[in-house]
Amino acid sequence: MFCYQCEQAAQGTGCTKIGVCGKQPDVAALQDLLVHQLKGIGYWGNLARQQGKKDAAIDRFLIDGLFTTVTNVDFDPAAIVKILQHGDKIRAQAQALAGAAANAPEAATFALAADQAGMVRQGEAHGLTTFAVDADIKSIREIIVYGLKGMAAYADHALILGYEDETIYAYLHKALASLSDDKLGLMDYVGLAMECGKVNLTTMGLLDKAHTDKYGHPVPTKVQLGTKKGKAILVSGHDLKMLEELLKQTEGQGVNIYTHGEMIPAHGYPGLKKYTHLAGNFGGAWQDQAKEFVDFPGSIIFNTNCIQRPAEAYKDRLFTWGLVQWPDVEHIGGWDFSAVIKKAQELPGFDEAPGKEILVGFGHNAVLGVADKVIAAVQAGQIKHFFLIGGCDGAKSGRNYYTEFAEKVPKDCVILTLACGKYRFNKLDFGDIGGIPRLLDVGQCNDAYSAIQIALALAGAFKCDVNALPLSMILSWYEQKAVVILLTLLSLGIKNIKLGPTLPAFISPNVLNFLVQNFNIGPIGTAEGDLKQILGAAA
Ligand code: SF4
Ligand code: SF3
Repeated sequence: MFCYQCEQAAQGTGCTKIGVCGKQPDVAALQDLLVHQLKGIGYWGNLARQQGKKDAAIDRFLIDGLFTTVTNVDFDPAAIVKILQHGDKIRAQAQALAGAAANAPEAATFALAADQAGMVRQGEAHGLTTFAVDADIKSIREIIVYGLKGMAAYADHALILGYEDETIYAYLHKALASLSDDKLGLMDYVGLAMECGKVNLTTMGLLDKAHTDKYGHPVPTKVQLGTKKGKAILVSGHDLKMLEELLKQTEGQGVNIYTHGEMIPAHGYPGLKKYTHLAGNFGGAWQDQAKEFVDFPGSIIFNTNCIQRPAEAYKDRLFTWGLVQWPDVEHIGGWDFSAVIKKAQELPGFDEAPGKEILVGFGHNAVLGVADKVIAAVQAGQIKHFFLIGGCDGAKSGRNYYTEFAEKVPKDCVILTLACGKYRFNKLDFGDIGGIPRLLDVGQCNDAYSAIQIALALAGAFKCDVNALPLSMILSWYEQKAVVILLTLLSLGIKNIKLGPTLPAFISPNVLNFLVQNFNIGPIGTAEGDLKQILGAAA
């Protein structure tokens, strides 16, 4: 196997024997084959679309297929085999829609093996190390693949709430088709990568609309970190609709629901916080789950990334839902959570133990609702600078940088944060500036959309370019959603981003040079040095 799609790639170059994430070689091969198959479906789908023909089943399969291959989502070979078999039918459907083509690539025509072992062999023959292309082309093609995976995750959450957008599907087909087109050069792919960023802004906007139409705009809300007496279920992932259904099915049953990781912003939505048994938030960052879940006295369910190898101590009370799967962990296929609730009722649950409270719910509507106050504070010199410290968390020790950075941000600066990296500092007290909290939790990673809306509104108010705002972006990446968000920021022309904890292994030196020259993107240094550089330059 060879995989370098996430930040924890072994030795900073790639996982070759087994994934640091726990991905086994057979799963890696099956996922490589799925990506290969998706390129073929995209080829036919794109051709069909050029003739004005499309099919919702084909479009939706692209989303499921891509999201399945995101880091820490699907570790179950049997589940991926089923997806590949379904994909084979979808490919035939797409081919029938497109009609004959003279030079269809192999990805669009191969015959899927009959069994899992055969599929694994096919996947091995289409792994990254088999790509005979120039290093820069390979790099930029992979950037697009990872961008598509991240975008598909957001499109999936929107789709689950009934929201779709034709722009997304058209781009997915075009981009997947481009990946087997050897006539395209580096700059063609750079254009497609920037378009990926733009289309992802549309996707995150669609998800924002889906969330806010359905659950209202998030409002500043205190989240309890302690526990309530009663049975308990922990929900990890990103999907709000799944949480809502579970809240409905547990109402009045003496079972409290706790959020984990990227589910914490759920507490800010009026349509979800109205459930009084949405009791609080449990645990820290996703990479601490194996240690922390042992102490959770109820059932636990994952609705998206990031699942890790479950410890035996809690495996029998762990469930997966949606596209997440782990071998031998009970999977909930639809919307009936009675097995999860039944398990919670058999377990001891929590005693009453109130704890600290932290604030969430600073989406664009809440922040822009007090924009006048914020602008006045900037003009009066009370707020000197804004830092967006956001992105994914991970296990590497270099990630202490983000805690240190947040702690060292001067008292006259405001920190905006989003995604799961905030668990490095969201329980610290930052105080406020004239009633404006110094730490504003904007939400999940997809709520980067909110942060962008806030930045654009501030730029409008100050009549300047976003790059001229007293705003710096200090980002952490781990998986492919972070890749697509980065592409979105670049597609908006946002410069001077600091990225860590390390730069992606899949960026070739020439592609990196391009990014540095055009966007002045750079690696994080030390918290103190970077702060000095940013605030010195801003002074
Ligand atoms: Fe390694 Fe990350 Fe790929 Fe897992 S997803 S195999 S950790 S590079
Ligand atoms: Fe986190 Fe896995 Fe990326 Fe949604 S939950 S941001 S890492």
